[in-house]
Parts: sequence; structure tokens; C-alpha cells
Amino acid sequence: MPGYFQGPYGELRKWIVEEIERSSIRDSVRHMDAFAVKKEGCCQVAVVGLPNAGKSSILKWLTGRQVVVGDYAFTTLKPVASIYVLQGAQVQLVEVPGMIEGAREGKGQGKALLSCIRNADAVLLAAALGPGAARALSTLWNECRAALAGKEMGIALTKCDLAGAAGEEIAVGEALEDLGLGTCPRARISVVSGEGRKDLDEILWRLAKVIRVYCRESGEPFILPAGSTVRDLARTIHHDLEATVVQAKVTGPSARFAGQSVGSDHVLRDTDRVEIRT
Ligand SMILES: Nc1nc2c(ncn2[C@@H]2O[C@H](COP(=O)(O)OP(=O)(O)O)[C@@H](O)[C@H]2O)c(=O)[nH]1
Ligand SMILES: [Mg+2]
Repeated sequence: MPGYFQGPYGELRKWIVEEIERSSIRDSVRHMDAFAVKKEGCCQVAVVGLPNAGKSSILKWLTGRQVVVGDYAFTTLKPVASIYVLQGAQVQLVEVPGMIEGAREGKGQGKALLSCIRNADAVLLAAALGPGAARALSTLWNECRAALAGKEMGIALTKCDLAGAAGEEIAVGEALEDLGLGTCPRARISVVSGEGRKDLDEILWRLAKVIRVYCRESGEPFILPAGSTVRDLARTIHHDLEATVVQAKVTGPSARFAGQSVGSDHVLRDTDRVEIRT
């Protein structure tokens, strides 16, 4: 085209170049969105670690989900979500693909992985008790600590069945102290020997921040967010019930004595038994 830098063709060219730029940005945003995992269940827990930390194995162990477990790094390239039913509560576990050094700067899809972590309600850090475990932990922590700000956290020290795992533990304990993670709940686990399952369950239960409340009619507990009141329970049972609930009889940790009468603002606690009066 004659004079395509100026005049009508120039305008056209400028517009096309702008459109190309605009749409390519839009495309990368869509790409990031593919990483966001829709929340299901009562709590989304991101399982985060370096490649080969044993993240997929944890998901498979707990949820029975057929995740590809591989001996090589980067077996899992996209987040994998699965529901773990823990004492009646549906905990959504999301395996975040292996993080590498430089993730903060965007290495190895780092930005997308970190946004996936930010999106989660809580985080389980996974690190293998193999050689260099302490170093791996501090690398992991450095890469994702900014995304973890204000989040509930737990630590799974995996592969504790391996020879030498016990020897690594002291170094790992010291590394955790140094990183300020000394008081963070942790469990040493092995999907091979089955060790640590109970400890891991306890950590996940804590991360889920839910309570079980039993009502007279059904054996199954209602699962509610921690801090829920009698009114919240009534709404969960039936939306019409919320308006009509006047008081309740409570037996359990939130009651001063068995069968205590409480108002609808009464805050319930885990394993309470409640009888609602309308
Ligand atoms: N001995 C042993 N090996 C494990 C354990 N958990 C995972 N592995 C192995 O470690 C490798 C990486 O596991 P994977 O779950 O895919 O790690 P991911 O990359 O973090 O998802 C695989 O070869 C697993 O078989 C464990 O508890 N004990
Ligand atoms: Mg994996």
C-alpha cells in the first residue's frame, strides 16, 4: 500500500497493530485463568512443593484419585483437584505443579502457580525427607512466602520411610526454626509405609476450620465453618428454619452443662449436639 505509515492506511495499520497487542494480552490472561481452580467443598487446600516432593502421592493416598505419580520432575503440569472426605467434611485438595527456583520471577510458570496458591484458603507445604531436604524447604519457602501471607499452613515431610530420612529430620527441624516455621504444624508421612496418616488428617482438619454439629434426627454431622451460630445451623438444615428458631438445647464443648438452653446467637463448637426449638 502506498504511504502505509501515514494517511488512511497508516491509521488502519496502527489499529491492527494495537488489536494484535491487545488480543495477545487477553490471550495470556485466559491462559492464567486456566490455572484457577474452582472451589468446591468446605475448604480449598493447595498442596505446594518442589517437583518430586510427593504431592501427587499425597492426593492419591488420601483421595484415591488416579494422579500420575512420576519419578521425574514435572509429572504434573496443571493443578489437579480432588475432594478428600475427612470426618464428613469435604476438603478440596489442589496439587499445584512443582515450583522451581525463580518461580517468583516467573520461571516454570511461576506466576500462575503463585496465583493458584493465593486463591486457596489454606496451604499444605510438601517436602521430601531426602538428601538436601533442608535446602529444598528454604528454596520453596523463599519462592512462595509472599503468596502465603496470612494463610493457614501445615507442613508434610514426605517419604519418611526412606533410608536416611531420620537423619535429615534434625536438619529440617533447624531449617524450619530458621525460617520462622518452627510452630507450624507438621507431620512426617510416608505413602509407602502408611505412617503419619493420622497426623496429616489432624493438620488438614485444622486447616479446614470447620466444626461438626450433630442434631437428634440424623447420625451424620452437619459441617459448618468454625464460629457458626445456632442460627447458621438452622439455615443449613432448612432456609425456612432460620427465621423461626428461637432457642436450642446444646450438649457438648460449647455448653456449660448438658442440655443448656441457648439463644440463636450462641456460637457452636466442634462435636456439639443441638436440638433446635422453634
Ligand atoms: N519411598 C517413598 N517414595 C515416595 C513417597 N511419596 C512419593 N514417593 C515417590 O517420589 C516420586 C515423586 O512422587 P510424586 O507424588 O509424583 O511427586 P510430585 O512431583 O510432588 O507430585 C515418585 O517416584 C513416588 O513414587 C513415599 O512416601 N515414600
Ligand atoms: Mg505431581
